Amino acid sequence: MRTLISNGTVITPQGSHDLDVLVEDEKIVALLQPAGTSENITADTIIDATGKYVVPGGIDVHTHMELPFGGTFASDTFETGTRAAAWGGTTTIIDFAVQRAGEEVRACLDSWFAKAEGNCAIDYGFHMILGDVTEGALKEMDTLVGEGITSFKLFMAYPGVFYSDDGQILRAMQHAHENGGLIMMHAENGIAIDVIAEQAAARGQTDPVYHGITRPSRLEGEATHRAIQLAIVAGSPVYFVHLSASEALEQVAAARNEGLNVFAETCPQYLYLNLEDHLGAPGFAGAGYVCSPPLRTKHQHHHGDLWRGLRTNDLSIVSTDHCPFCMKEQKELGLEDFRAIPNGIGGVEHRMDLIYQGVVAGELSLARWVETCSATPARMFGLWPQKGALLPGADADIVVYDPNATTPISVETHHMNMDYSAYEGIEIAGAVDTVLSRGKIVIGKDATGKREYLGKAGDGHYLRRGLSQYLL
Ligand code: DUC
Ligand code: ZN
Ligand code: ZN
Repeated sequence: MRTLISNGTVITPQGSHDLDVLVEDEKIVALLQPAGTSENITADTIIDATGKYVVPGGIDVHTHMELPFGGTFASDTFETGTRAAAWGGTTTIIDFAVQRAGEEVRACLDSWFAKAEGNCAIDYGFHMILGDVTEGALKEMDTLVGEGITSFKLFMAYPGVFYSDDGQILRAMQHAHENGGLIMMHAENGIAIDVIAEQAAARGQTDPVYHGITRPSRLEGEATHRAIQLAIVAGSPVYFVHLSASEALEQVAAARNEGLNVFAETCPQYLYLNLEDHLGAPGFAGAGYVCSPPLRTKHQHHHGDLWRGLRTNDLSIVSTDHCPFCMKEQKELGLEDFRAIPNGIGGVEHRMDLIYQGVVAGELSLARWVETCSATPARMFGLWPQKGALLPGADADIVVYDPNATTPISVETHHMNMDYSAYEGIEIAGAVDTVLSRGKIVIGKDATGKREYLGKAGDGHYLRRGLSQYLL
């Protein structure tokens, strides 16, 4: 089965080139000069990409399908969430399996495999959240690295739920130093935050906006600094998830300037949404924007600093931290007290579009768009060059992106299992046109030219990952 994507502009971190892409079964087999060579090629399917970009399928390295949190579950299953991802041009996710206090790592991981298997529309891998860093968990971590689970998230926030103290963090980092794994850090000083949140609630400050006010950006900066010092002492790399604040970025940039293996991702919500307009929306609407770290104030320079970080590579990756909850019955658990609002925003469908909008706005180059959303995620998490590459031999995960179409974002049109959209009303100056996942067209066009989903649950395969390629 051969598919030829013809007359498009191929975008890679190396730049833009007019090339045709030839796919055979699940793999890319050749990149061809458009005039001449490909005229002699026979293909079962020809996708005309004239006037369009051809980019490697998106890789979202931070999702939480079906996450149990705050007395409920993230509202996207592996089936609904990965289908929505495909609609948005993401062809791989790395989700977080979760171990909590008192639980066995292996049993927890097995239950995540069971949730995902046979249900995913696109390929998927796992990181492991270590919510209880015991001797047993550390031994299991060494084993998992050999089994393709090569990255481990620790929390400096959520005391009593996921929290690790500095000793536990240091031990995990020492193991990572030995076994080659990558420690992913949720850097917020959760002990201090819980004090401030309790004091606010006692004063009757219970609206959603207090979720943000009680989690100051300085406490993300402090935790980021502390984690970097612990990583230096342990001799391990560290990767900061969902970096939201200028203070944290400053710490990462300083460490990188010293040549340390310190990396970070940010997410679209921290580039586009803010504390006053979104988290502080009238009534209970702000609950839809409760996530941790919180949206930051528009009166400082967080947004501009984060876009700059993406340009300079102090921020290497854009993920979503996709963790959707419906307003009804889920976010509503916190109607009386912001501390009971389940934390999370859904966005797995919109990442490629929202970061492309940064290209349109002059914040990023096309090359940086694919680098931060696809190529670097693959390299960072041991999937390159199978994923994230438009090269012969790579999986044919390919997005044809139309810069002349538009994408309105709305709860009326999105495919995520959410009863609101955090990005309601934003119109993207571009659109995902066609999506191939391992050579199969999963988003195509019907006879009228309307986009349609052509995949099915179970198309997605589990990905056993290697070590991060930035550490070798
Ligand atoms: N942050 C969220 O917003 N949700 C889930 C976990 C996290 O760290
Ligand atoms: Zn987190
Ligand atoms: Zn997360």
